[in-house]
Amino acid sequence: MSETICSVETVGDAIVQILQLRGVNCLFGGAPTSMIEALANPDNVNENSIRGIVTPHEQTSVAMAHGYYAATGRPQAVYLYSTVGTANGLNGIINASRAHIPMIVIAARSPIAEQRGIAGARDIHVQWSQESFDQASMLREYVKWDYEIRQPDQVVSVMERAFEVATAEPCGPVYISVPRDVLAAPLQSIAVDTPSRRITKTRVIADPEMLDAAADLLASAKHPIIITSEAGRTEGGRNALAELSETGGFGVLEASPVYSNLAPEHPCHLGYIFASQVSPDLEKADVILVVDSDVPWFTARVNIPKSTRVIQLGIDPFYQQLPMRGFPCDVPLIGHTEYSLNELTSRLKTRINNETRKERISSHQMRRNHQSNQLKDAIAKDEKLTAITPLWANHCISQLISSESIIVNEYPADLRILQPQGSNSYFGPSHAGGLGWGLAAALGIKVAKPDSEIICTLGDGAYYYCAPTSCHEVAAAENLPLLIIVFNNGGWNEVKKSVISTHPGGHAARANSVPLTSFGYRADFEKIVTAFGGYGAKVEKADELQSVLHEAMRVVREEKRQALVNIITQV
Ligand SMILES: Cc1ncc(C[n+]2csc(CCOP(=O)(O)OP(=O)(O)O)c2C)c(N)n1
Repeated sequence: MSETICSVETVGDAIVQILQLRGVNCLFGGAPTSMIEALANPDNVNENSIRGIVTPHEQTSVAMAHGYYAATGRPQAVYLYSTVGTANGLNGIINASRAHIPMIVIAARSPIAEQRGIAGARDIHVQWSQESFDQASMLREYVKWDYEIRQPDQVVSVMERAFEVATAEPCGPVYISVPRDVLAAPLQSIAVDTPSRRITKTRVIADPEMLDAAADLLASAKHPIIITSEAGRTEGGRNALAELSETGGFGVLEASPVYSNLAPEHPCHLGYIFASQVSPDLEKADVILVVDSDVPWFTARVNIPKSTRVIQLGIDPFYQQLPMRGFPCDVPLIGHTEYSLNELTSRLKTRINNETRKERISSHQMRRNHQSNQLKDAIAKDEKLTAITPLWANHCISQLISSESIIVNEYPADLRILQPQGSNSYFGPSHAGGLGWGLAAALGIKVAKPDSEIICTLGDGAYYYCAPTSCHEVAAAENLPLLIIVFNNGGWNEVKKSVISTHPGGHAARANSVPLTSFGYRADFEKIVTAFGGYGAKVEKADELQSVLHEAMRVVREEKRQALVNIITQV
C-alpha cells in the first residue's frame, strides 16, 4: 500500500489536493476562501490541476456537475456558498439525487470563532444571520450523506468518506460543510492512499433463482414487454438490453428516457412514453419486465390486470428513496443492469422458441413502419403550415444531427424524430423534474466532451428556470460553443394540460382558456445571448426554420460561438 504525502498550508489546500488525487477534473461554482487561496498558489499547478469554473448562479454549478457525470461516469465537485447558496443549488441537488448522480458538494459555513487572532474568524455582518442551526438540514433528504469538517486533522477521512458514499450504488450527491476558520486552519501535510483504499466499484448480479424464475416467466409469456427509463445509463446496460430484446423478440418501451436506452432503429423498439402519456401495449402485456424505471406506468391511467406478472430489475428496483411507489414486483432482479440482463439473456437463449421470436420481431417492425409513415405524413402536413409546430421544429432539428451530436433535452425533443444514435447521444432531465437543468447540464457535458456538438432543446419555461444569463456567461467565458433551441410557446403548456386533465370539462376546459399559465410578455430570447458574444435568431415561419437553424449550427461549428434560436411555436 502506498501513500502520497502532500505538503499543504491549510485545510482548504488539503481539500484541493485530495480532489485532484481522486481524479476530480472540475470544481463548479467557485470555491470557499482558503481553497481559492490554495488555487492561487503557483506550486499547486500541475497536470492534474483542477479546473475551477466560476458560475454566476448555483443552479448552473450543480447541473453542470450533473451533466459532466452523466456523460463520463466521473463525479465532480461543486461549491455552494453557505445557507443561501445551498438554497439556490437545492433544485439541482434534488434532480441529481433522483437521477443517482454522485457529486461532491462543498459548502462554506459561517466561521465558528468570534474572537480576535484566529484566521477566518467572523468579521462580516452576514456570518451571524446566514448561520443555520443545522445547515445540511435543508437538503438532507436529497443527499446520501452530509458532514461538517470540525477539526483540521479530519480532512482526509471526511473527504474519503464523501467519495465512498457518493459512488457506492445507488450513487448520489454528498454534502460537506466547512466553517471558514476550520478551512483556514494551518496544516503541514496530509497522507492520501494512492491508489484509493475506498474502492466501491463492484459487480452485483441478480439472484440466480430469481433469474431462473424471470426467464421462465418471460419464456412462457404470450405478450411480454420491457419498459425502461435508464438502462442506457451505461453503454454495457444499453447493449445488454438490445441483446435481451433480440433474444426474446421482446418489444421495448422507453418511459421518460433519461438516456438513449436502445437504438431507435432497433427491431424491438416500440417507442417512447413522455410525461403522462400511456401505451396500450402495457394493458395487453401478460409479463412486464421493468428495467431501471422508477415509474413504469401510471396506475391512474392504465389498467394493468392483476394477472400480469411483473419483474423489476435494477440495483435498487424498489427505489427505496421515494416516499411512495405502488408497483407490484413478482420477481425482483436486484443487481447491475448490464450483468443481470446478460445473465437473463443467457438463460433465455435455451428457453425461447425461434419462430416466436421471429414473429414478434416482424410484427414490431410492421407496426413501426406504419407509425413512421404516419409520422412522416404528419410532418409533411405541418411543413405546409405558416406557423411552426413542435413536430416540424423537431424535424428541422433532426436535419442538423451528425455523428458528434449530443442532444440535451429539457422536454420539447421528440425522440421519434430526433432518433439519438449512440449510447451517449441523448440526455434527458432527472425524473425529479426540477426545471432549470437543461442548459447548464449541456455545458457540463461540453466541458467533459469538448469535441461533441451539443444541441440543447428547451421549453421557454425551462429556459427561464435555467438562469440563462448565468449559463451564457459560462459558455462565453469557458469557450463552450453549443446550439440552444428554445421552443417558445409563450407559457407553460404542461401546466395547462395538468389543469385540463384534472378537471376535464371544467371551467378552464370549457372556456378553452387556462389562466396563470401564459407569460404576459413574449421575450426576444435571441437578444440575451448576444450580450455574451453569442449568435441569436428568432423564427416564426415554418418555411424559414430550416435555414435559420443551419446558420445557427454553422456559427457553432465554424465560429465556435454559442447560438440560440428562439422558435415561436404553436402549442
Ligand atoms: C423548478 C420548477 N418549477 C415549476 C415546475 C412545474 N412545471 C412543470 S412543467 C412546467 C412548464 C414548463 O414550461 P416549458 O418549459 O415552456 O414547457 P411547456 O410546458 O410549455 O411545453 C412547470 C412550470 C417545475 N417542474 N420545476
